[in-house]
Amino acid sequence: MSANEIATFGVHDVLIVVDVQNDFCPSGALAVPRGDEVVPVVNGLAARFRNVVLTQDWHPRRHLSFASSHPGRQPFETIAVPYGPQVLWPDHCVQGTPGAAFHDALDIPHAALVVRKGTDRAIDSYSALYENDRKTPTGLTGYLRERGFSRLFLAGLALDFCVRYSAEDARREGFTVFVVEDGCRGIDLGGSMAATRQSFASLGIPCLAMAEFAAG
Ligand code: VGL
Ligand code: ZN
Repeated sequence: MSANEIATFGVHDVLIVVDVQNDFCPSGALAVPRGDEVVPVVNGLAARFRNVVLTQDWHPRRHLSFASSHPGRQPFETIAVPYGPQVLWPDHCVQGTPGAAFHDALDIPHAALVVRKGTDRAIDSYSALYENDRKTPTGLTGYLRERGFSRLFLAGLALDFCVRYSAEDARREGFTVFVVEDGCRGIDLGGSMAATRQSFASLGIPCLAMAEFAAG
């Protein structure tokens, strides 16, 4: 697909801005290196879309993904939970806390939907479409279908977790998916960035710089 074909965003296109929240930015509880740098990119991109969805990581206290919920465990270890392996994280994006709020400079007033995820204490949710058990839907797929969207553009944090899982699920659901690479930053845990790039390549998910989406 050439840049020209994707230059103009229309009624069937939606931008999904993933987890641009204080806890994923420098000085946050689960800081993604240079995570705040996505904010101006995402703001500029969002201004060119009539349809924008925001996602918000939104955990109850003592969430299963928090290392603090598992005595003797440390952040960034992986443990087995009923639905499979789960990375343990520092406590982050606790419902209603300043860390769970969107970055102050995020400026997308026309976003029509905020999807909160990870709200079940017993299941983490990286993807905006399905929780980490890979079968509990968030409802976003139905919204996207009912609104008639066919092309999804993803940006935000973290590239190798929530952006990755969202992109993969959306592709499997049959949407055309693009990841806006410079609108993302990654955590890079145990080779997760390389694995993400491989997965995008094998699933047919182009990962492009914003400049490649010529101003339309
Ligand atoms: C995320 C780890 C834990 C993300 C959320 O937004 O990528 N990563 N919770
Ligand atoms: Zn989380």
